Amino acid sequence: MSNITFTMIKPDAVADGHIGAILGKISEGGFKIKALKLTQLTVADAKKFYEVHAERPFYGELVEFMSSGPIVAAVLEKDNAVEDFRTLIGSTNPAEAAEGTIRKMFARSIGENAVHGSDSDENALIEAQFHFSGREIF
Ligand code: RTP
Ligand code: MG
Repeated sequence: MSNITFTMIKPDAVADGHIGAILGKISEGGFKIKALKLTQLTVADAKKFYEVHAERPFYGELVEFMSSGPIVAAVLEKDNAVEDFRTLIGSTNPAEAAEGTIRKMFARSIGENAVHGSDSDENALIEAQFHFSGREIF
């Protein structure tokens, strides 16, 4: 499954009205949408999703932010999806993100940074299955 990645449009970008523009950038970037929904993480969901960051100083803030409002979850398909999607979204900190990247255009800050992108093929599959049932992935 090296051709899929998982993304979330985070609560900041949903609240700021950027769903349409971000989906447009994703589509223009050559990604095909395999699954898509508007949903909201509970605190427990966010804790579980970001478990790998549990020891990091920003974990509490991250969990609170990610469960603070609706998100858009999606599974995307493209050759080299994980790496190419991380290029399209740009650096974690929007101040360091390249011009034209989704984070440069739409993120508020390093914490409230508009979008998530999986960091490996293995995690893309785990994250897709965390959010979607088999019947929801096309
Ligand atoms: P993501 O997982 O959301 O695609 O982002 P990433 O790989 O670029 O960054 P990662 O290191 O995995 O961090 C996950 C998310 O935690 C928040 N964060 N806040 N305040 C901070 O210094 C800080 N550092 C990271 C961001 O929301 C980041 O996307
Ligand atoms: Mg990450």
